Amino acid sequence: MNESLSAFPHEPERTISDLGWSDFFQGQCTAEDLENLLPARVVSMHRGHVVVSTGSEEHLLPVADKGILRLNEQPAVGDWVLLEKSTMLPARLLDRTSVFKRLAPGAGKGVQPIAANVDTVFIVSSCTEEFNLNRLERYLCLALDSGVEPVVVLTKADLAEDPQNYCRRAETIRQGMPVMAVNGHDPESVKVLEPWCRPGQTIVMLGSSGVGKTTLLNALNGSNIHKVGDVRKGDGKGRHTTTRRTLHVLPSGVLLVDVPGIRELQLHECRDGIARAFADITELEQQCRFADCSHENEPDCAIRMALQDGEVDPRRVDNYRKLLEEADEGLQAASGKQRRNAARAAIARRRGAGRKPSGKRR
Ligand SMILES: Nc1nc2c(ncn2[C@@H]2O[C@H](COP(=O)(O)OP(=O)(O)OP(=O)(O)O)[C@@H](O)[C@H]2O)c(=O)[nH]1
Ligand SMILES: [Mg+2]
Ligand SMILES: [Zn+2]
Repeated sequence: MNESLSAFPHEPERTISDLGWSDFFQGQCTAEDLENLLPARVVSMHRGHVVVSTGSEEHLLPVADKGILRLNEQPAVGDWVLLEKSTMLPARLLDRTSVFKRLAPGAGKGVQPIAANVDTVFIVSSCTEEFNLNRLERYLCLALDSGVEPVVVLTKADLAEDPQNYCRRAETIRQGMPVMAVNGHDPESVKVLEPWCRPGQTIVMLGSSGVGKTTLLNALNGSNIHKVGDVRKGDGKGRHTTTRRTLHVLPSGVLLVDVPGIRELQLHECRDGIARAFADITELEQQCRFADCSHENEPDCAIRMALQDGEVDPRRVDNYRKLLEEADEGLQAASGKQRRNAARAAIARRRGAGRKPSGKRR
């Protein structure tokens, strides 16, 4: 296949285990499936097609024609599909161990999967003015919603006087969450990430554009094959460079998904993730007198009392409420799309039955 599309140019042949195949996926295949179908992992997403790898070969699956439409769900990088050996068309999308979603950009576009079958998420931020606890919490909600434990990676440690200070602040958002400061230009420095870089494990990197995700990929890859952004003059921020989600196999055997920087990652209806990320606050909430307490002026409000006593950080309470509100909006946006889809399907059914939509206004 065209080399520029290949996620693994000049790489030796691999087996599906090298790509993260496990008993979980094997268990979803009958003996007959394994005879007629070929497992393949989605390694990159493009405008008109997705690229899947069987380990030994890569195939393009067109999104537009019946190729992908045969699948019951939109695939994401990291997904496992079964291809029909005779046609190399996808027959089935396998159940996922985890999936990361976001609200698709643009009004009413619904929820979009970003990556699937992920074991660890690297929430990537930097030891610069980009560092922001509210943003880290946003990513944390998303990670916990998909049931994946996060590691915070703070890049550009070389640019900060006291990188450990950034680490200490990041550690306050979740007890026991690993936080690592690294210099992405120094391969020695990124060795602290080795405990998560195990063969067959899948890691997705999430973080704003220019924080240094691709630089980190290169450092872990021991080479410089992927383009990183230049530093823009003026604001010192990186330029948007990574344009597609791609899964890379690194020398350590880990599978690392590089995602284009998400400008403003909008939460979908990830209420579970929010509840987990803010467990201290949701526990307090249960002690409020009213179950639907807004924590503004109701009597016996446990949150207000805790704020007065300095037991919780007002920033955290604020961000919790903001993210909850956003998740509710996300839910409405997604269900709005479902409603529209249902309406379209109904029109298509009427057309199919030989009747035209009446076109009358109600
Ligand atoms: N000093 C320093 N610069 C870094 C570090 N990591 C990344 N950079 C620089 O930051 C800029 C952006 O890095 P990228 O790796 O392209 O950032 P990215 O997160 O992949 O950005 P998108 O692809 O847009 O999402 C580049 O100029 C890097 O050289 C670091 O640890 N230290
Ligand atoms: Mg990048
Ligand atoms: Zn309350």
